[in-house]
Amino acid sequence: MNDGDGIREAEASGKRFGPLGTALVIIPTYNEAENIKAIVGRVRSAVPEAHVLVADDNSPDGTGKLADELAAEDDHVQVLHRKGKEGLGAAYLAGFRWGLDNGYGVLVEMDADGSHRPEELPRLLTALKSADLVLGSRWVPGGRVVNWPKSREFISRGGSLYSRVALDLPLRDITGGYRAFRRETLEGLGLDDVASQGYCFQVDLARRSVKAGYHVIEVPITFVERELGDSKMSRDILVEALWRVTTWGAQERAGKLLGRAKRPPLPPRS
Ligand SMILES: Nc1nc2c(ncn2[C@@H]2O[C@H](COP(=O)(O)OP(=O)(O)O)[C@@H](O)[C@H]2O)c(=O)[nH]1
Ligand SMILES: [Mg+2]
Repeated sequence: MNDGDGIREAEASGKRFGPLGTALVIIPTYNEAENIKAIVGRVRSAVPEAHVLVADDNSPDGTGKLADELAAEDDHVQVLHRKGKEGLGAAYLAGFRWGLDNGYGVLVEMDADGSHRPEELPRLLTALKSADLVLGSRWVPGGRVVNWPKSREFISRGGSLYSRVALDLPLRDITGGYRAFRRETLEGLGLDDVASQGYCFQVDLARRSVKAGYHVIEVPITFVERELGDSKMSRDILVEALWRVTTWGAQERAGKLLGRAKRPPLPPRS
């Protein structure tokens, strides 16, 4: 599986990877006025050559305006203003398209609330040198969560375990949202019909990447629960994810069974 830093396994895969281009860190926001300045500043210090794209869904608390102020004083910061709240995945998809259209070589997913520590981004980018997709992982050796109640940890671990078994994925943290993609990976996945709500979006991208044969590795991260602002994840988003994973799993199993049934009979032994 994974050996701690996730890097040795990637080297062992034997696949050759081209150089990484400039990274675009996409930060989706909905009511993150208390967090936006700090997170953008931390990304800029941790990886000065990376660019930042804030994808704001017209936050009522003025996050978009604060992001504009940051962009006005820093040419490495851009803002994508969207009409209204359409879900985390929709904001990321718009951010991915913007990044691909503008020639970035690496597209990074990062929350605005500080849960995904920008100081760990260099490790994700180093791992991406020999992978198609790097997942920041709470549930591999060396990964951990800080300030989470046991109940939340149970749900998150359970969600990943359920997805791992139902979808037959060799991954530990399937719902996490701290990730680095090579542009070729996103181009190869076809993003038009990706599920767009919170956890579904993350599971859908991970499963598509594995099924497409991309080299996906997990790098341990320390996930720190937000100190400011409120979580936007709801019970509905969780239930939808559970339902979707179950449906995808059933479809895959049915597909495999039908594939088996259609296989021509073995020739008679002479
Ligand atoms: N643009 C946009 N961002 C969102 C939306 N929902 C959540 N986010 C952002 O996605 C990130 C993760 O959301 P968060 O509420 O922290 O989820 P949690 O960490 O699972 O509790 C944060 O930066 C949110 O502001 C949405 O509908 N639109
Ligand atoms: Mg959060």
